[in-house]
Amino acid sequence: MQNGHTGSPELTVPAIEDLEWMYSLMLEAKGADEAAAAEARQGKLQAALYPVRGLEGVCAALGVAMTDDDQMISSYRNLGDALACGIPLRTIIAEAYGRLGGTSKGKGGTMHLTDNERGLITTTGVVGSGLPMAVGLALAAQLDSSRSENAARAIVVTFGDGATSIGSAHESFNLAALWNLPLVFVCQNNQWGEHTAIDAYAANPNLAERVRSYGMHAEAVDGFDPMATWRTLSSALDRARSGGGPSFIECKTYRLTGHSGLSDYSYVPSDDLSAALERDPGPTMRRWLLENGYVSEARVSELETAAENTISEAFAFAQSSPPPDPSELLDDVYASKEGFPVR
Ligand SMILES: Cc1ncc(C[n+]2csc(CCOP(=O)(O)OP(=O)(O)O)c2C)c(N)n1
Repeated sequence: MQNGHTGSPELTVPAIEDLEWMYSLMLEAKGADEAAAAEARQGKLQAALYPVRGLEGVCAALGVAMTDDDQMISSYRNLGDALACGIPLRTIIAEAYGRLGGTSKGKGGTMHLTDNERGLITTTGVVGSGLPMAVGLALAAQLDSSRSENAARAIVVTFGDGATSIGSAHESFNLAALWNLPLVFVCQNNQWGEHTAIDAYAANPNLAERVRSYGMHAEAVDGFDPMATWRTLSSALDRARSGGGPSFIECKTYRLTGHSGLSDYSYVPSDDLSAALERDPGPTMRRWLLENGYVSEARVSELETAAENTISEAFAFAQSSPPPDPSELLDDVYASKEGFPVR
């Protein structure tokens, strides 16, 4: 992916510019989520919106842990993952509006956000369907890297906790372990599958423990702690690239909003939500950066102003970008003899 990071697992803390980039990503994800919801509320944006609130720390960590050669498959809850791949916010938002300036010229929408050049191979609205696709990509990566002229690359697939109850997820865990694939399963465990809490649908909610039985490295990490998450993901990606096989990383977070754009979430126990908000990853990272002297108050304010500007500019760009011409609606949609059109 083209986000400029090098994924250096030997460091205990990312370089300062990476720390700043992580904090900026978290601000952009939160601000863009909120701005998109406000637009939808006013009827100005008609798109399937799945907020990433609560997952921002995991997305930021992924962005720094992945290298430009690594590739990702994400789900419908993909805004933070797309930013992690280095995709400019303006093209993500233009895609949500169905405009020409979007990642797929407005024809993919939020559910099919794709930018092959930046390593985001596809996103999918079908729960659990990204995992078998990632197994295929990882097999291709393994075959490619068996040729000495090619650099090793890892594949990342992100999905929610609910996806671990889908049969194809288990087929994917098995094949990835059996074939020792360069694949990192990143479970963004926000404790909810739509309106159902994890305890109500999983006999054993310790997901890493379950997946370990397939014979792969599996561990849980506090997804509200971006540094711990970055270290765990960096090691997993390094292991994948160096032939050590797949990993399942369960990033434990909490969903801080409704399941989708404007949906009600009064069913979420208020005590649990308040406890999770105490650990909101953005403010937590802000405090951590300041307390450890990585950035000054003045620099944090600069980053916050820059993120606000990026968000306003992204929405202005999207709204002023034209829709695709009706005569082009079927272009790029079907496979051709020359190969599948990627953009
Ligand atoms: C195969 C399939 N079944 C059901 C749905 C409807 N659905 C959309 S999101 C969702 C919840 C999935 O929960 P989880 O995997 O934990 O991800 P989260 O939305 O919490 O990020 C469901 C059931 C779907 N999109 N695909």
